[in-house]
Amino acid sequence: MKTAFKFSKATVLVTGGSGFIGSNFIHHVLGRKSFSGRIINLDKLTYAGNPENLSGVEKFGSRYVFVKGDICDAACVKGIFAKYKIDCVVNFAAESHVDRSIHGPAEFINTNINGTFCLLEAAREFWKDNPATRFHHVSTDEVYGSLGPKGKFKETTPYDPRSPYSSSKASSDHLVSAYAHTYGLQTTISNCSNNYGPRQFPEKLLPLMILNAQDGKNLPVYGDGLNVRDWLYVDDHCDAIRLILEKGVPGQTYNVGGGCEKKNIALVRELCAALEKLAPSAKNAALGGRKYLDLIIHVPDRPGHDRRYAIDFSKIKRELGWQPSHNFKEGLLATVEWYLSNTGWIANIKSGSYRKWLEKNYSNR
Ligand code: NAD
Ligand code: TDX
Repeated sequence: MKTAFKFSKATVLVTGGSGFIGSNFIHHVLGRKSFSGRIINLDKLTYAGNPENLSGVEKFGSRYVFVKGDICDAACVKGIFAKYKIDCVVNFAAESHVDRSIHGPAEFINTNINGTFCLLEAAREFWKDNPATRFHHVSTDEVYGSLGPKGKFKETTPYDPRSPYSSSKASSDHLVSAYAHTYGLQTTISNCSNNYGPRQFPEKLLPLMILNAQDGKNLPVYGDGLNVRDWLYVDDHCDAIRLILEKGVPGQTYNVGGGCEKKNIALVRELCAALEKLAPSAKNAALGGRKYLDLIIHVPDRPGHDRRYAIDFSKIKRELGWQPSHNFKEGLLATVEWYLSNTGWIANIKSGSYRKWLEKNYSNR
């Protein structure tokens, strides 16, 4: 007899679960009493994947399994489907940084497009005629391109990606939709705005600025600093994905956003104020008497830099009852506090390949 998909009892293949959002999602789901299923985390552990992001999950015993592997490796992916009898995929695994995609797009094409294709093929093979399954693909608002001063991205906004990163994500979204239409795969897609919060790799704007500020280094704002992003606390994103898995309709796309538009320069100034509150510059020898605000510099713009993103999340609000629950001021303070108190996490990242890459590509920092 055919049964309906139930996320709360599912064996879930989370890909990229050792990265920023994936690790927050695993903590979020395993921490809920209503979830009695199992999570298999498939992660290649690239520079952005960090086993420390999952410290604490040992307490869930065999309900959490880590597999080091590549989503582009068909034998590995099929082996996981067969061994663990996967009935749900949540695909976070990706190359995720726009600047890196400009410096070297190849890995973005491989992981984001071929990797998603490989996961879809395994799902197609193992889930033939089984509706009690779900393939959720985690995507970005960047697939919609860049907005002018007005308007917001809706689920019906035509795709217009502009960077190698966003075009690779757009390609993967199209593949997921094609597998739903052609093969009847039970898929959902979420397109989300900029996340912030604990465990974000310090190449992205907020954690990069927090670490630089603590070290008394420049805070490099691209171009005129007037580009706008829509900020969402990471746990709100995880909550939205969980709700989509619990109540979302197969074949649908849901836009997820923070309703929190900020110009980059304004955001960096707010961050400086938060740092002054939690770790006053006067007490930080690395600042040499300067305020955090004094560290802000403008550097040459990112090539093809999208001007403005903003998400209309009325569909997921109306249909699934989701809306962001963290206000930006509190979320920012919680984020800064996390980075100030997790010095071991930061030291391990700084001693790795990231610092070398940064020095090679961004000597002006
Ligand atoms: P991240 O870079 O922090 O983590 C990516 C993870 O994927 C890492 O653990 C990495 O080791 C793993 N990975 C990379 N290539 C892999 C491969 N070939 N096989 C297996 N694992 C691999 O990324 P993130 O910020 O957590 O983003 C997660 C997802 O959410 C991505 O798909 C991204 O496009 C999307 N997204 C991110 C944001 C954001 O603001 N960060 C916003 C919207 C959507
Ligand atoms: O040093 C910097 N200075 C600066 O001005 C960095 C790293 C960024 N910026 C600007 C560029 C963007 O306008 O800040 C804004 C945010 O930059 P990123 O943190 O690199 O994020 P963004 O390019 O907006 O993309 C992010 O949100 C959407 C994630 O990296 C993507 O994975 C996600 O899809």
